Amino acid sequence: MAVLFAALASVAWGHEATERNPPAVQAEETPFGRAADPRKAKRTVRVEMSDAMRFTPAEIRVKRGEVVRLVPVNRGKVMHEMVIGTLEDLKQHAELMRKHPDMQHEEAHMAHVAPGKSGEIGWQFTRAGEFYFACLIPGHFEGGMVGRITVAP
Ligand SMILES: [Cu+2]
Repeated sequence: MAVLFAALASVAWGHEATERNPPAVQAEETPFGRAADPRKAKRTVRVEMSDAMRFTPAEIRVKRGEVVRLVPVNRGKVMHEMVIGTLEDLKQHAELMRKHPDMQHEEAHMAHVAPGKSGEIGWQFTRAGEFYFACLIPGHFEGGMVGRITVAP
């Protein structure tokens, strides 16, 4: 009986939690913020990516708590990607990509964009500080394909 009660209680609790927190809001907190519904963003920032291994703009300023819709646009002829994170995370990830060039990765804080296409990342910057965005395709980060996001407190 106690087991059944516990099971029922967990069902009730689970249901209540789901109603209060739809899945889109239950994003994992990272040192650089969390995934957010891009439709909730008050601001869209378009960032162009070129085969000269540059992001334009390469500097983005946001306020802490702000939800931003980042739209990386690939103006080049090769694949590019926008991955946001701390500089340390990005360096480690770039190292991993060098070792495993065929590595498939797809997470909320990144967008892979084919030539001529655009992507979308909805992100809430929950901590003040300096964060970065980079293209981690082997050779691109090393070629200078990195930009900075400054989150004001
Ligand atoms: Cu690139």
